[in-house]
Amino acid sequence: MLQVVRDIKDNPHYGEAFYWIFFIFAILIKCIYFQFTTNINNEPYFSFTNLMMTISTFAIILMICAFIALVFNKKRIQALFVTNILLTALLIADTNFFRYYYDVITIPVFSNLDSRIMNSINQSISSLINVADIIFIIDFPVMVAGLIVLKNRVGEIQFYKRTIRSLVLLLVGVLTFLSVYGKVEITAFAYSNNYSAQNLGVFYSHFYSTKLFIREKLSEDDDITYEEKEMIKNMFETKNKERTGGRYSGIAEGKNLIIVQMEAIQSFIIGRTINGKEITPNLNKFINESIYFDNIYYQTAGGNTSDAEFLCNTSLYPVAEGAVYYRFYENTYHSLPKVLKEKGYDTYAFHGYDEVFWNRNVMYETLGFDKYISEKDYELDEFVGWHGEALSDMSFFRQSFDKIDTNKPFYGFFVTLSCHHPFDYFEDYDFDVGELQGTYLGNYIKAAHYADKCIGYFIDELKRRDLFDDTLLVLYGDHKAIPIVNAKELYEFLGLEEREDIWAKLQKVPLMIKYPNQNTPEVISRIGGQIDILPTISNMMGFDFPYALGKDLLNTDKEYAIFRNGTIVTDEYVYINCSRNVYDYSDGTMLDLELFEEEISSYLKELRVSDLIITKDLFKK
Ligand code: GP9
Ligand code: MN
Repeated sequence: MLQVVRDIKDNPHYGEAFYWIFFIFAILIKCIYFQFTTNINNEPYFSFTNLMMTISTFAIILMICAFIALVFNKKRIQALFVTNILLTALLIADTNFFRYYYDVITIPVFSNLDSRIMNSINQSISSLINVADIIFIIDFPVMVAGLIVLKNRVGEIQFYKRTIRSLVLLLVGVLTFLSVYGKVEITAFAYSNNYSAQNLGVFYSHFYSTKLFIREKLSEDDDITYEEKEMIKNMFETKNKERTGGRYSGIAEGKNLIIVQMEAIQSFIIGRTINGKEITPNLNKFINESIYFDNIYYQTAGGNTSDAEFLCNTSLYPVAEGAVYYRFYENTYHSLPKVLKEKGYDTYAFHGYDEVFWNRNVMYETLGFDKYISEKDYELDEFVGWHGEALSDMSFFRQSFDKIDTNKPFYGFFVTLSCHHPFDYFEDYDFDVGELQGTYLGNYIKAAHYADKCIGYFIDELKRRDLFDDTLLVLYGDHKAIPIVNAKELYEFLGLEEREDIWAKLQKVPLMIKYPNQNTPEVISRIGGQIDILPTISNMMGFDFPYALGKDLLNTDKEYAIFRNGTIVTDEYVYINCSRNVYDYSDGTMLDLELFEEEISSYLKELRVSDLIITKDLFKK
């Protein structure tokens, strides 16, 4: 080793070559580590996709080198060193963000991370950091040593020589990149950043999403083409024709509406026992009093909880990147609170946390809520979950009743919080999870058990206060609790095979709707998503909502859910947009994509229509 250092010292050319090569491979290895530690890419390691991703990343690093080689002369070693630090910082941010949100950082996401969000997320992130992440800094001693040794030993290079050096690097980089680019199906990139990251690497994904962002900014004229206009018109026409009403139409007309959006409550815990005890006894009990929809998928993207709120209150899809709450808060929307307000309802949103989080203070107004009851309106007398920093769901529910004027019909939208990642707050919570004690999944189950207890209290209180039968009561989960990095624990717990279609089918959230004076429970296994909640409610409450992209789950024969990343589940097949694989819905056998391509693209049109409405603020017109 010492000899190598001495040789390098004696011959700065060798030293410099070593430094460049070391830089290239250090960054490449970190990128590959990112791709696998986040599960964007998976085994087998030498699969076609993984190979494409590696080659593309290598090519992009060469292009970065070409830039450094051209721009920096005597200071090029320093430039490599600083670039390494910057790219490493980006990769560390990417890794932690991805582990939490399962999404690649983009400019909209980045610009939306105000300090509060950063703070809260930071703490979640600390539980996501992995020992193997040391790989991100393991090269630093060599980079520093090289910098010290070479700093004053590399000489000036004439401009034309630098240009040639740079052009060679650029040419090799571009040709290598083009050799893989043509082999990748790029149309799916529009729906999923993860897909571009998986196939061409995270650096490409950043480049691609930045390009889209700039294009969007430059073309900020809000015009749409004639074809787009027709597409939107036709879609709403078809949707409205499909929503014929019928079953349960108007059954809750004039009644109160209470919606509880339950933080991170996924379907797999419903009705399940662990060591002979029910995980969610109160929700299970509520199934016997309500209509239980057991085949509903969440459709959130980068806006997580806020996306679920948006889906439920507008029946539009959230945007693919960042949070619609941050990016399009100035838009005009047709929404559930607006319609009910017109009908003389008071409309309230309740959430026991900082009012600015997810830009709710602004967005609830945009959506038409009269009152937003947030953390500052509660007495902070009990903290549970989320590092013990958030008002407990129990106290949240207990205090909320007094804030409603029950002499008038009202719509109350409640967003719970205690069952929020990281769940380790609940490690010592008194609910026996047996072998799962101390694991991520075990802690989640405990958190969900606690959240269920609070829901049970809320329902009992509604009954005690004679509100239960005057109300259409809707409960649903907002999004996943188990990220893909913890997938193994869930597969093992449920005794399932590790497969992408099975994983997609696990992305379900419970939806329960109880109408006034309901005597007979019902289970409806129609496939749907959160986007269908609003049209289902509007039918039951007896009003028209012609701007919904969803279906009325009680009056349709359609069976489908479109995820925000373009994955589609129907009763016939599961289409995974990332891999473009299609599986038989019932037995999981692989099907031929070509057979479904037309239908898939017509489903994906829904995302396109939603995006156009939001990004061009079309409801304003
Ligand atoms: C905070 C809460 C958390 O107010 O809604 O949001 P999430 O991190 O689940 O998107
Ligand atoms: Mn949430």
